Amino acid sequence: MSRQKRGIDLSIKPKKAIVCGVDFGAADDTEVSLDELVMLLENLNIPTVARVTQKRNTPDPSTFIGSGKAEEIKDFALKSEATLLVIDDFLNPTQKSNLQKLTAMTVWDRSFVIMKIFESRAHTSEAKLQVELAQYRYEIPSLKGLGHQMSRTGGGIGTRGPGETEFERHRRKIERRIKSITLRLDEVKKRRRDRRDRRKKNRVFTVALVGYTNSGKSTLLRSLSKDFGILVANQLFSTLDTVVRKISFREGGSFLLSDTVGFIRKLPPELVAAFRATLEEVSSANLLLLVIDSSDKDPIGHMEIVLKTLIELEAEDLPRIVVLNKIDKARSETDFIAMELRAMDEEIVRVCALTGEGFEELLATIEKHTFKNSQDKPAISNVE
Ligand SMILES: Nc1nc2c(ncn2[C@@H]2O[C@H](COP(=O)(O)OP(=O)(O)O)[C@@H](O)[C@H]2O)c(=O)[nH]1
Ligand SMILES: [Mg+2]
Repeated sequence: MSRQKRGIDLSIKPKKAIVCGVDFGAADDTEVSLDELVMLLENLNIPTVARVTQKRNTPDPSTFIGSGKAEEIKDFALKSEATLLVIDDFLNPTQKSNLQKLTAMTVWDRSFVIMKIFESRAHTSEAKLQVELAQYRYEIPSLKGLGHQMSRTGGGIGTRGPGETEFERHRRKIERRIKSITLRLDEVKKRRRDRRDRRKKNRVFTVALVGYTNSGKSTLLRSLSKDFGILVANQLFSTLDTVVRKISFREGGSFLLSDTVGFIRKLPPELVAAFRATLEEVSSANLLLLVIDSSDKDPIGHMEIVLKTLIELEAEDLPRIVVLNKIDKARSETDFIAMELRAMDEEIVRVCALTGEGFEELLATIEKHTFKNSQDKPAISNVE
């Protein structure tokens, strides 16, 4: 292991992957989730050579998927020269290491894939710190497991193993680093909180974009603010930082619109926790714009996942407008989606973030909310 970085061995460059999803009979669609995992891997330039699904009532405690299935995968991997197995769920360290032994492949879980993408997209020091924190938190349980395993076998790995104490030292080093990152992020949190307090004092109306990754949040901010420097990309999680712009209403008055990291199925809890500082921008907003890609296969499914994440952020009760985006790609489907959303009691506006179609209605709807919010309060002014 020549180039070790935070416990991730970079000397092993997986080339081809086999993905595997387990259908536990829950409402979540295994195939849709697997499609997404394949796309996540594409974002890391890793091609998928096979998809495997399995039906089970509960995960196998020691291997997650059944051991028979693991054997099958091993055989296929030999034929197809796949070296990486990605399980579309959360694996505990024992399951991961058992699966590695059974299949003789490198084994990742969905969380690890998402974290790798976040790592490649983090550019600012705040985003980098948050990703680093999430990775350490993810790594800690497996280190504990390793230490435990080694103390039981009484030896190290290989001929001259590092021994338990070295793992202990490594673990303590990580814990110290976690503490120092947490302190630095606490400062960021405080700065953000102070800024939000100032806005509140100045009665600035704040609106936050939320939604599934790739739904068009950044495009919407870019078009509304006419700031074409804002990054828009057809890739997952291109935005990991909060970008805030002031948007003016035609007849006067304005609001602040913020864009931040998008959501996805099974977003690793370590990432949600580490990105608290960024995501507080969402829970402190006066209004949410919940952006939906109406050309997606399963827009309502996405909506439900976004709502679940909002509950985690304690932002589910904030006033919101559902913005049905990309109507240029899904004219006929939007009527049906709109009907379903109205049945869910949602307020809807349809837009095309690329061309600006529907923006007048969107701005009018946001303005209506600012009036509601400012009843008995002085007019909104002094946007910072
Ligand atoms: N056809 C079409 N594409 C869009 C629209 N809005 C965004 N996109 C595309 O969707 C992709 C993701 O957009 P982005 O704003 O980065 O999504 P985000 O992850 O939610 O911030 C980009 O390729 C955009 O050009 C739209 O209204 N119509
Ligand atoms: Mg974005």
